[in-house]
Amino acid sequence: MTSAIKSKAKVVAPMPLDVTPRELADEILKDLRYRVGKDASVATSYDWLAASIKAVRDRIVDRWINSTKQAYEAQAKRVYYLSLEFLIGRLMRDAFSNLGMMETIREALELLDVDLDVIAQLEPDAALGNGGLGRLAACFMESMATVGVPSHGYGIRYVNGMFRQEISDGQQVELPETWLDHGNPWEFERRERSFEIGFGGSVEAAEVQDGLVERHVWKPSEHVLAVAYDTPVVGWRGNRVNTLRLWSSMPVDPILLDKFNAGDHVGALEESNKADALSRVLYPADSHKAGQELRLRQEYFFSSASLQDILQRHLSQYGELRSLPDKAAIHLNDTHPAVSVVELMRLLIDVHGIEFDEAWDMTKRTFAYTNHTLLPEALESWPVPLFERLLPRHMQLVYEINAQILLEARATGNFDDGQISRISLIQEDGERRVRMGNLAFVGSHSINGVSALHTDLMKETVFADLHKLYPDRINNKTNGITPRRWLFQCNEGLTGLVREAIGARFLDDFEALAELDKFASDKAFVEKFAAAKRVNKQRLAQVAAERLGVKVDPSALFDIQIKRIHEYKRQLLNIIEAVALYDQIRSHPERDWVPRVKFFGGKAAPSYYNAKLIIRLINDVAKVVNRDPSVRGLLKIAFMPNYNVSLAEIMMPAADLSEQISTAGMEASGTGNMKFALNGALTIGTLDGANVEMQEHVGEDNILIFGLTAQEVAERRANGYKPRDVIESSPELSQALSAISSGVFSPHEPGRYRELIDGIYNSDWFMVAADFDSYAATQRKADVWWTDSPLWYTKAIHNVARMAWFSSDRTIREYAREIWNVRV
Ligand code: T68
Repeated sequence: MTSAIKSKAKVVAPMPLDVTPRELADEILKDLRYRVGKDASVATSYDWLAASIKAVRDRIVDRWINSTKQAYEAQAKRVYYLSLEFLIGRLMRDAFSNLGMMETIREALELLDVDLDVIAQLEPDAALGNGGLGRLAACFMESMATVGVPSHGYGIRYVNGMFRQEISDGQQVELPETWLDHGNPWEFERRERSFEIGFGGSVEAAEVQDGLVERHVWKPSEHVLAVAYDTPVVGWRGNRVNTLRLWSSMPVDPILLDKFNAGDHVGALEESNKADALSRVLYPADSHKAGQELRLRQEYFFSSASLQDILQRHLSQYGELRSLPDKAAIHLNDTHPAVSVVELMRLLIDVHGIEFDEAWDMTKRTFAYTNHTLLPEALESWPVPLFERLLPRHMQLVYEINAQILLEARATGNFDDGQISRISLIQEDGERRVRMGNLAFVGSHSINGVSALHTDLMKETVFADLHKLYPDRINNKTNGITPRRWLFQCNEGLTGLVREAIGARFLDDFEALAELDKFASDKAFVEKFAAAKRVNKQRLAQVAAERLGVKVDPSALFDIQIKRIHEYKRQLLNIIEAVALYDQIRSHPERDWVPRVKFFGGKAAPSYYNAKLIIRLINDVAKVVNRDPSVRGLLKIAFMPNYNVSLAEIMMPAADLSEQISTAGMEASGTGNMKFALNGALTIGTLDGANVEMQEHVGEDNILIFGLTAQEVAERRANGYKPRDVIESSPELSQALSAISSGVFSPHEPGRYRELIDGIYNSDWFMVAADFDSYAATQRKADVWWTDSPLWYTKAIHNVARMAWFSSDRTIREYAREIWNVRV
């Protein structure tokens, strides 16, 4: 890199606050008139929202173009983050806040008699993800822009994102989510950036010479178009603006004229409907493979479009492809984009004429893969016949790569037949399937887990054999969260207090948050901290009253479990403990019970029967407990419907106690755990995922750890775990289980929960019974801590101060240095 280019790289200056509220108000009025087409006298709140976003968007666009230019001129290596999910939430506050324009825009709108908070509520969540994996991708995008990594996120522009959840008669009802109904002022359609994506057909061998096939030509039988929609991603202080490019599918021919003219009006639209379906809806199954053909089509659609785009950009800048691994790092967010490995091979070999061996070397140097789960039911694989029918050329390449890998493994002499069959890209027992995890692994130079424990378990379990073959590839990158959204924006009260105490440096250098530690025992600070927490709890109490009609006391202990509903996350353990506590409160009214509100929130996959039943149970228990006068309001249960990013922004700051109670060994990392602690909640949790590292950071005295370790869980399972014996030796647990099982909470259908509870007696895969007594005792320990209020807040402040390491800026710097080879 020349010095001239280097100095140009600094052109993107920190955001100057170059506009007064009056000037901005005038700009908004102008945008309202000329870009929304409305006069102030008739503008709706939606119109004001659109005009405000457009006024600020112009400032973003300037920085966006600068950032793009800068990366180009510096010939910087770019990071491409391929993810089928980006769970972004609302963008307006993010953009305003990162540009330092929050106050200016608020005042500008006040001059126009518009309330920022009112219009902000109207912005729909961009809910293009299920849970942790999608939210991590969103945090990473923001952190890459913040720490200065030139990057593009690639995904699908789903018309219908994560479904909207309503609770009707205690049960989850799924309604379509329609975030694009009022248009999307953040996106830019790029019709000129569209690519053809093929499916099906056959592979022909061309240029046969001396009987040798030199080139394969895939002749797909179907085509769709992928059209790019770009959204700018603003880093902190607007230093960099990166691109989130989402693909939308379109038919190549909107209408088949010959069919139409022949009178087949429905048939004429068939292809068009099929193309539309591709980017229509997000699969709402988290930690579970979706399985259907449409899902594989979605995966290939966005992988192929992204790779064609990446190669085109590289070629137009460098004029050749061999430098691709030096200039592009392509990251696979789980196996959902794993077909990219063979798509890149196809493009390099069939389209660009590169030899197999060289293409394979380039591929491995370009890709890296993150694994997010060890659950066997979530590991993707596709039936060979389906894969072959949809992607015949890719199937050939899978076989070719597999042959090489297996030969390599055999040649070492270190692998027996069982190990070889587990390394294979093709699962041979039963129905033959393509293993996407193995494909992603062999096609990448780096494979990472998302917490220290998860990474260790990856090496010991799912990837044990591949790890033996390639011992240098697996590494750990513990997850993180962006402090901008998860502290500065969602918790203005606490952010202000921290700033008052330690100064503003932590806003730019988050490690400086550690300085707050010395205020943990400062009486005046503790009081202010408690007061700020109370304001957040009042806000949540108000939301609970509005949405549920449940009245809760903000001085009670707010105990919150919000996340996808899954048996391994053990919402069931939580609600059973609530039932036991309910029994205790009624049997011992003389004791000093700590008033507690147990909040729950989360969506169940629509086809996940037990998860939906657990939601119903929570609501059934809530109905009984909340109305029982003998409880005297000491225990309240609130299931908050439609948990999403925006609701999380209200709930995280209001928590006293964060429930992170998965069966040890099953939660890869968790990131909600980090958001809670950063907002001053104590964690009650198992030694699972990132909880382990959180305990190391906050210290054993400031976290409530209980239950079996991952190793103990494995041992109990191996040694013939008998849950019935455990239950019979625990009177509290037995009573709670029989109350639920016999219909105390479902009097009109007493058998409603019998099977669910029988499952605990008979197998209890998730170790609810094994961990119950330890969990209940630890909850009572939490009560004791809570009773000494200053001590509780001291612990909470230690949590806040010691969470700096869990910033996604730290995580991204590790990825940049250790995986992507990008300077930060
Ligand atoms: C989560 N995974 C992990 N998966 O469960 C969580 N799966 O421990 C971790 O913190 C987080 O990833 C980030 O690393 C998921 O969220 C999915 O959402 C998912 C979606 C589709 C298919 C499979």
